[in-house]
Amino acid sequence: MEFSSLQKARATYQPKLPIGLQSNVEIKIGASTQSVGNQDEIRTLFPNTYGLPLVEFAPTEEKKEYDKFNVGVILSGGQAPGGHNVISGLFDELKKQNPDNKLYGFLMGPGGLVDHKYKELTADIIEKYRNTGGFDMIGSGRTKLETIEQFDRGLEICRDLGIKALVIIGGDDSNTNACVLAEYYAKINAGVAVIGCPKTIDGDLKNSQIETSFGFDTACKTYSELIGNIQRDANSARKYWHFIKLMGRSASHIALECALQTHPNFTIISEEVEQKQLTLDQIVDEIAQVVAHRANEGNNFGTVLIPEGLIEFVPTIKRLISELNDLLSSEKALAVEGQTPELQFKWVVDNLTEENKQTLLALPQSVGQQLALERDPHGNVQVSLIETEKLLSQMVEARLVQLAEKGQYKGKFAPLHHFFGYEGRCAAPSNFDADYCYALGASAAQLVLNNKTGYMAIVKNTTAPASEWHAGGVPITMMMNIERRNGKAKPVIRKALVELDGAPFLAFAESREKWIENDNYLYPGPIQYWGPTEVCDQTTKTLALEQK
Ligand code: FBP
Repeated sequence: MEFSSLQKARATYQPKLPIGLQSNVEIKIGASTQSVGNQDEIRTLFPNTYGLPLVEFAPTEEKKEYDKFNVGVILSGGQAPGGHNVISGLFDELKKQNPDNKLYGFLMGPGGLVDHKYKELTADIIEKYRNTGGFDMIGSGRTKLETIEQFDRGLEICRDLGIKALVIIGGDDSNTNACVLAEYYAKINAGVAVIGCPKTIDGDLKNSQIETSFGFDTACKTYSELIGNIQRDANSARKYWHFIKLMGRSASHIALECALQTHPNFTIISEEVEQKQLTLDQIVDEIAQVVAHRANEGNNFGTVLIPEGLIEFVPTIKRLISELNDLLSSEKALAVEGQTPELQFKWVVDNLTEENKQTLLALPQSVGQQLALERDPHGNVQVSLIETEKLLSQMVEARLVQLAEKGQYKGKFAPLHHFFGYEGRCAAPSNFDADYCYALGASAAQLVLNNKTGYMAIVKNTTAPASEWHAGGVPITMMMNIERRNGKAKPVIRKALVELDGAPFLAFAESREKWIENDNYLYPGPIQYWGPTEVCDQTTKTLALEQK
């Protein structure tokens, strides 16, 4: 394995730990909890892991002796900067408490547990990955852990390796499954605990206990650097409109954060589209008005930020997706399984209600096909595959032609398209993510050593210096409610969308008019690892505004 100069220098960075995890740790048991919704149903579904108390780690003089522990770790879902530091924090804390403790990494995601593919993570391996981006130490995958057969297969390998706890690093869906697994192992007295860890660049795994998911900070800073560079280019050449789609699944947290960091001319927030019940035509009209306004000032250039989940929030399309979800997970869909895409698409069209059929057929064919046929293993529409940036710019162009005919637009419209997602998911973690992830890993180890199960590792007070952060654990059931997924009511962790009365959106709404005009762009530049703290250790604007 070769290392760049930055990697070599970065490998020596020692992530900072909260005071509660710096030496001997005492576990403080807090108040018992209840789920955020559907309490009776969640209690019935999770009799062994419901209502557990919050826990926090505090420093103590006393050195506690722990039993020997072998632990398995799994990276689940999309990459997020800092995953390797979660594993390093977990490894270091386990070894600190007992050098005989062993850590096994299951390979390529939850599938590694089911297929018994693993490797022991030794000090030599860990050293190579400290403070690096990516999940390549053990790989990641999207296999959904949901059947008893999978759980039992997992148990077999845990027994073979003497594993007493699994740490599952994932987003809301993966942590929901971790909770189901924890409950099952508790029910059958398997002797294997399950602990989750909040990962996702999307920023949608947050609530009263989780301030932010790891990776959001680095990913947003990376995209904002790129958007800033594009804006400087646009402002220099003055000839292109840049339509920039940003990852983030359903939630617009990434688009909102990047807007706060870079001040683009126009930003769409999906949650606002839904609240105002905007149609695609109305969104296009708003963008076209901004393009025309800027053209009148002689500025035939600009930037538009588009959240990747937009299409799901346009009310007519939302109704279509909801019917598609039910239709595609129904038994009758089995009849066309394995058929050609053309036949499957025809079957879908024939089985939709009239309104949704019209909505589907009015979309460009490629977009319609993606909505109707392609799902990820959790049953989600694969929004990252839908080229909304092109769809919108084409529609804006057509609208500008109409405005020109009415004498309301005189300009030149040359759009360019970008999709930022994969560019940021494996970036080297910012100081924030490096520290946050290392602390999450150490917290997960403490939860394991203290025989907790069905918990997620958490770190709070994250806008303060790292030594003042509070580490602990939250029962996963506390974050759950019942939602409709794949046509069925299921217990799931409630996803956090952008709150339109929240401080980040309000700060954006207050300034966006101003950003339509020229010369308000911000150019954040690349993530800095060494230098003044106001440059290197700032959290996201979202977190700063939310925790203000
Ligand atoms: P997670 O929810 O697994 O963290 O996904 C993050 C994400 O980057 C989304 O923003 C994006 O929609 C999706 O992964 C893309 O998935 P894939 O990596 O399978 O293309």
